[in-house]
Formats: sequence, structure tokens, C-alpha cells
Amino acid sequence: MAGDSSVNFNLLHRTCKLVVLLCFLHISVTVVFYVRSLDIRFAFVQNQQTQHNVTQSRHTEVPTRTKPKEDAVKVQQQEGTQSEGKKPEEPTKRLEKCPETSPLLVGPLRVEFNNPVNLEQIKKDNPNVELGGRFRPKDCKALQKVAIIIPFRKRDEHLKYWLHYLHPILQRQQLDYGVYIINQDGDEIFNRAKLLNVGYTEALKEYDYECFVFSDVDLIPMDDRNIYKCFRQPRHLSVSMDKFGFRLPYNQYFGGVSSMSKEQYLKINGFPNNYWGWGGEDDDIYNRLVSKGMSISRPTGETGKCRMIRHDRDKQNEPNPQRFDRIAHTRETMHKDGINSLTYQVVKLEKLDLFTKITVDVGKP
Ligand code: UDH
Ligand code: NGS
Repeated sequence: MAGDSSVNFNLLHRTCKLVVLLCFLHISVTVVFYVRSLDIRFAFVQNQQTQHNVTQSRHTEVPTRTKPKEDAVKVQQQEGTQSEGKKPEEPTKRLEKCPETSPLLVGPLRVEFNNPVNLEQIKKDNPNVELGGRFRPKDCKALQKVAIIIPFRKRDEHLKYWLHYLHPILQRQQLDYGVYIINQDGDEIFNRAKLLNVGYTEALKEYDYECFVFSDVDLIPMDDRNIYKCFRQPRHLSVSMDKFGFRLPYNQYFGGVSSMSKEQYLKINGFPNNYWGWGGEDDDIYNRLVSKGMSISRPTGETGKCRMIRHDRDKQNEPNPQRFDRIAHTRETMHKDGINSLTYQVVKLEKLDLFTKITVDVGKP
């Protein structure tokens, strides 16, 4: 009996060991398969995230590249090579178009003129602005090439504030832009509109600009969503000035800052050349636009807020007594007085760090 039970016990013991071994084997195999499936899932998630980041970086324009010029040249060269029917040597690095709305915009800005600013500091603050006041975004192709034209004489303090505020704004707006200060030579009576015509002509000699922003030197936007570019209709940008209580002084007002495409500008034969002294030339431009069936596009009063640097009336820019008579006849005079009748002499052309300064002799009345 005792021998029988010990045989039974041995058998039971071995069977149990076998069962435990089999269970262990089963668990091990299950664990191995589970861990492998986790690996695959993790790799999948990682891959998904990478793809998402790539798509996002296309939209957020993270500045990663440091040699925009070389790249631009490369792109051009590759385009050239392709047009000759040869295969490019490297994979094409074509810049994508900048988004319709720049992701860099911040909205309302604090603008004040209490603390003086200096050119050296402005230059340091804007390391990506190139000689002559040129800039284009590194990571995307700007939607418009914009020449900013400023009529000027003896307003150096105002110009410093303008450069201090505007360069950062224009860069955030992702524009391909250049700043042109058109400096009236001598001490004859000032002619704002003629200087703007000169700016248009001279800027086009340098680059294939398609949009022109005409800005007084003493006007600073208070919101970077007021984009200094061109629209389907001529644009009035300084719609809500502090000196007018942040509203338009009158509905037809087109002074201060405005923008026009090349096509819109040429349609009205540019600006009048014969408004000497203060006033009326902006109303003449408005009349030209309306007479050619165009309307004025404007930002909202909120986005279009801007500050003017307070100043006294300049010498040799007294109100023009002929202005009322002239604006009454815009329709008759505009075809013979404008970009087609412009004459001037460039006295000096300076490529400075933050702007291009063109000193011109525009003659006298
Ligand atoms: N400008 C100069 N130098 C001048 C005259 C005019 O640079 O001697 C330019 C400058 O870009 C200026 C723009 O032309 O922003 C328009 O001229 P403006 O500032 O004289 O015109 P605005 O209507 O002022 O802004 C008129 C004189 C207001 C006197 C107010 C006295 N309290
Ligand atoms: C009008 C002028 C415009 C001038 C506007 C605002 O009266 O040229 O005032 O001037 N038109 C005429 O004189 C015909 S401002 O208050 O900014 O000096 O832009």
C-alpha cells in the first residue's frame, strides 16, 4: 500500500511540475508577443507625431535656416536647370508661399515717443534687415514685393521712430520689402506727391516691386494686423489717427498712409506733380481713383489705429492757396499731369543700413 501511494505521489508531482513548466512557457511566449506589439505601436505613434510636426512647421515658419541668400540662389539655379530639361543635382528646396495671415503677428502695440531711439540700436534690434532697408522672410516666399515710399525733408528724429517701430512690424508681416526715403534737396517749397512719384520710379529701377506703400514719416501703426501690402482696391491704411480722435476726418480722406498696386497706380497716371506746399494732393489722388472707377479699401477702425508724432508746421510747406482750384479739376488734368510728365534729377543715392535714401531735385513751382 505504502509503495503504491509513493508511486502515485511521484506521478502527481511530475505532472504538476510539467503543468507549471507549460504555464511558464505560455506566459513567456505571451509576454514576448505583447512587448513586441507595444514596440510596433510606439513606433507608429512616433511616426504619426513626426508627420504632424512637419505639417505644422510648414504653417508656423519656424526659423531654422541661416543662409537665406544662398538658398534663394540655389532655388533660382534649380529653376533654371529644370527649365533646361536637366535633372537637378539635389532634391529641390523650393520655398513655400507664406501663409495669407502671418503667424508672427501680435495685434495691438504700444507706441510712444517719449524715449529717444538711435540708429545703432535699431540696427542691432533688426539683424535680418539688409543694406538699403531690404528684407524678405527666410522660411517662406512673401506674398508681395512691397516698396515703402516716404516723402522726406529734415525729419530725422521722426524717421528714427519710424524705423524703430516699422522694421519689426514689417518683418512680422512677412513682406518682401524695401524702404525708400525720398529726400527733397534744397530749400524750395515742399512737394509731397511729386516725391512719391519719384519714389515709385526709383524703387522700380531696383527691384520688381508689385506694391507701393506711401507713408508720411510721422505716422506709426498701433496694430501689426494693419498689413502694409496691396489689396484688390487701393488701400487707405491710416484710418484711425490719434490726432483725429481715432476716426476719419472725412469719408474721402486718403492722406497719411496708403497702398496701391503697380496696376492701380498706373491706371490713375500716378500722382499730381504740381501741388507745391501743404494740402490737397491726397484729395487729388482720391479723385483720380474714383474717376477710374476704383473704391477705397480700409482696415477696421480698431486695426487701423495709428499715432502721429506731434510737430510744428515745417518751413517751406505752407498751405497751398491753389489747392482748392486744383482738386476741382482733377478729372481734366490727371491725364497730362502724373507719372507720364514726371521730371527730376537724382542728386545722391545712399544705401544705408536701414533704408535707401534718395536725394532729389524736384525743381520749383
Ligand atoms: N515732410 C517732410 N518734411 C517737410 C514737410 C513734409 O519730411 O518739411 C513729409 C513728412 O513725411 C510728413 C509728410 O511730408 O509726414 C506730410 O507733411 P506734414 O507732416 O506737414 O503734413 P501734416 O498734414 O501736418 O501731417 C501739417 C502741419 C500741421 C501743423 C500743426 C501745427 N500744430
Ligand atoms: C484737408 C486737406 C488734406 C489734408 C487733410 C488733413 O483739408 O490735404 O485736410 O489734414 N485738403 C485740402 O486742404 C484741400 S491734417 O489735419 O492732417 O493736417 O490731408
